[in-house]
Amino acid sequence: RNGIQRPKGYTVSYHANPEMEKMHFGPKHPMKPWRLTLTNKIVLAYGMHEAMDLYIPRAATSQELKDFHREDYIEFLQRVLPTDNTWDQESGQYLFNTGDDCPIFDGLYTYCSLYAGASLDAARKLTNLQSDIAINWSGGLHHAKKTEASGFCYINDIVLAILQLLLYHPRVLYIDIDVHHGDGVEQAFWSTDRVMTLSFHKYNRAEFFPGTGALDDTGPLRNDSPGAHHSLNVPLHDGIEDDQYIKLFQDIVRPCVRTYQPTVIVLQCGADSLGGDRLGCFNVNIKAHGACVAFIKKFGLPMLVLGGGGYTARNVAKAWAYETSLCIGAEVHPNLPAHTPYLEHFGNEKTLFPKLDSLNRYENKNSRVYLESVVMGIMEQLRYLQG
Ligand code: ZLM
Ligand code: CA
Ligand code: ZN
Repeated sequence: RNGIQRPKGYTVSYHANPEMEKMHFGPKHPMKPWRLTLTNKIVLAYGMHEAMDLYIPRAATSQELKDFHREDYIEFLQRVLPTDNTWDQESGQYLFNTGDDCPIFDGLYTYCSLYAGASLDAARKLTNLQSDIAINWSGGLHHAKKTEASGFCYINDIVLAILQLLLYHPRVLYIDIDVHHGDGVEQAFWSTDRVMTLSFHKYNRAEFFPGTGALDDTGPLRNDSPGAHHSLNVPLHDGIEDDQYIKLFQDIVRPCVRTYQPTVIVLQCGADSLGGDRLGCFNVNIKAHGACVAFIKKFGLPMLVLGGGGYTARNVAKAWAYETSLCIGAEVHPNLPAHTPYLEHFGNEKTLFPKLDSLNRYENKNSRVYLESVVMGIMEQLRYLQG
């Protein structure tokens, strides 16, 4: 069917638990787990499952979640009900930063333990050498902190997966192309040289969430701390275009890999960096977003591929399905298969690569000179790591 074959010489595993997809953050909340259903439908309609090992992952245990998160926070997530009053008189805040961005909804703990379990399973497939590329589109929730929820993220599955990888790998490179800064992952590994974090994001300290990730936030300032210069940030402005994004990504990632020599790469593929995203502000098309995945794959290192943000569901699903095809090295027809379920949901855009509507374009505020200065700033950090 569609001529999709197993990739020769390497194994791809796909970790997806349909239990998660039914969850609701509440009316009008931008995060819609249903986008995962749409993604999986496209993946299956193309026949990509023929080329991968499919797993329905188990939920992470509370013990596993506590490998990063503090016990009282996990117990709160386990016990709290949507009807509970979580307002804390003393601090004048909701408990553990829950609230509008991170609501308490029915099945919250199940949701958290499922996406974390999927990332842990995927990481373990890599460490026990059963997979070369492991994919979990339900993970990539990069804002969660040790003791609090943040930005639609409750459990930091990325940190948990990297901790798993660190049991076997000396150096992990984490790359984050979500339009938001990967602050939770950066913070967790801020003072170690065994993880290099590299986030591309829109940066505006006062106006764009989470407000961190400036070019000169590169790790602890003391040069004798192992983590110094191991957190890299690529702050961008509105409206970056395909060719600029691809060139920037390659010009930065190539020297990072050459200098740091990771033994495994974790790629957070947040799809809110796509043009037309409800929360994003870039002009990146699906092919260019996918070019980042294809570029990482070419290094031939074990790779953990995760989801993240993405708030225009039809685009998220197309991007992640396309990126799944890149992982298995299959060429897919640019038109969605006629038997794709929910095809009507895509309106008159039955192609994997819809053209960004001019109404959805942001004015490009990234000059060539600005982007060159960002690359220079990164190169300057990398020079500290040589020799
Ligand atoms: N208010 N409803 C990206 C996480 C982005 C913080 C401003 C909450 C929203 C947003 C929630 C229905 C990832 C902030 C926002 C309103 C303080 C953010 C609920 C609309 C709604 O209509 C909404 C009642 C909600 C939230 C918009 N929140 C847009 N942007 C960011 C968090 C997560 O993609 O990086 C990874 C998954 N929060 O800007 C406020 C400052 C809370
Ligand atoms: Ca990012
Ligand atoms: Zn995001």
